[in-house]
Formats: sequence, C-alpha cells, structure tokens
Amino acid sequence: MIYKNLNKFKILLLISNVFILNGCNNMLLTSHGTIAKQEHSLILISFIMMLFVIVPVFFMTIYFSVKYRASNINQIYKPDCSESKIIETIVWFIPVLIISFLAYLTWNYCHVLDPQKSIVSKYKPIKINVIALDWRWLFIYPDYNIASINEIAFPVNTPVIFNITSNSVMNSFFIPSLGSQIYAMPGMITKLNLISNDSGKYKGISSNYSGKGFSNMKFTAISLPNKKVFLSWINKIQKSPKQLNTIKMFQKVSFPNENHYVEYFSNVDQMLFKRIFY
Ligand SMILES: [Cu+2]
Repeated sequence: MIYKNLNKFKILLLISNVFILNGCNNMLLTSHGTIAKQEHSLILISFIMMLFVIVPVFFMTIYFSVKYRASNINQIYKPDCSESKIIETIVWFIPVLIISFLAYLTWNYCHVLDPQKSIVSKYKPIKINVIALDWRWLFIYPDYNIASINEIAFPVNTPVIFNITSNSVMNSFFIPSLGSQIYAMPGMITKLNLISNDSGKYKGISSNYSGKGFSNMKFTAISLPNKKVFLSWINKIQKSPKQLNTIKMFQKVSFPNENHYVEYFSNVDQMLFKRIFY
C-alpha cells in the first residue's frame, strides 16, 4: 500500500518538475543584453537572500512541531518563560541584516539600471519612437522616416533609445529578454534604453492589462547581426507602398484592432509622434 502511494508521489514529483523546470526557459531569465543580465543577477541575489528566511522557517515549523509535540514528555517544560535574549537577538538581527542588504542592493541597481540612463557603447544609438495603440504597437524610426507595426529591428551591441507614449490607455512596453519594462502613457513620454548582445528574435509584450484585445498586443524585436543587415531591413520598409503622413492615415492605423500582424510604412510624418502626445 505504502509502495503504491510512493510511486504515485514519484509520478507527481516528476510531472511537477516539468512545470517547475519549464520556468528556467522563462523569457526573463534568458537574458540577451547587459541590462537584462544585471537585472537577472539582481533577481537571483534577492531570491537567495529571501531563502535565508524561508528555509529556516520551514525547517523550524517541522522541527518544533515534532520536538514540542504533546506526547513528547522528555522535553523541559518552562511555562513561565517570557523572555529570551538569544531569541530576541536572532529574530531582530537577521531580518535587519537582510533588509539592509536588500535596500543597499536595490538603491545601487536603481541608479545603475535607470531606464533613462544612456548606455555606453562605441556605436551610435538607434532611436525608436513607440506608440501604444489598441491593441498594437506602432514604431517610428525618426532618423529613417519609416514606421512599422508589431516589429522592430536593431543591430546587435548597439544601444537603442525608446521614446514611449500611448494613443490609448496605459500600457507597458516590455521586451523580457532585454530587460526593464516601462509604462506607455497618453500625454507623456517615457524613455527606455536597452541593448542586445546576441542576435536573434525576441518576444515583446504589453505587461499592463489594457482591454479585451490585450492578449494579442505582442511584437517581435529582431536583433540583427550587423549594421549592414539592419540597413537592408530599413531599405525594405522604405519601399513599402503604405504611407503614414497624414492624421487621417494615422487614425485609420490606430483604429482599435486586435489582429496581430506586421505592417510597414514608408514616408512617415516627422512630427507625428509629437502631435500624438500634445
Ligand atoms: Cu505617469
């Protein structure tokens, strides 16, 4: 009987392992840029620090409940004990130590990883203006006069400066593999600096619920191997017959639509981004 239950337990353990280990492949934990890598280590350090609290608590819960069970008559019985200097010291000192360390860490990383801070690199940064629509992402490359929906590209090891706003409700711009999410808000511009150190395709999402089409509000961030490939990507979009140089065209593009597809626009109004948030 016990053996049968043990086998069931093993199977359950195996199945749950699949789900737990699946988390290892989580986008947030497969970092592909300097920013994401530092955030990854911050998460890991904080996680380990918190284990210093959780593991002893779990251990003590089991240990004390076994040791001080009613049937254990061999233990010392001290009904008048009301104070212990040793216990007081431990339960105050350790949490203070952990919280101070986490506070120091958070303060430091907050300044190092400030989304507004430009990333030092020998390459000239790429500027991308981001507009959150219902329920798509519109990206404008002001230096190349082009725009795209639900797709961006940039060369590897090149800093990317995102200026982000929303033409609708609040959303959140997030490329988990590259780190740092930031809010897209109407009437405001938020700034985000990211870099990719590996070429590849990364998933971009909105991590802030914004209505019924929200689950389709995804985009692809393509990190291209070099500037030459990037320029040919730009060139491909510059040949697109679709244009975006009047407010009427923009209204058509920004009309609520939950279909997830990629669109390219050539000849984009230089002032469009500014017009949207004023
Ligand atoms: Cu705000």
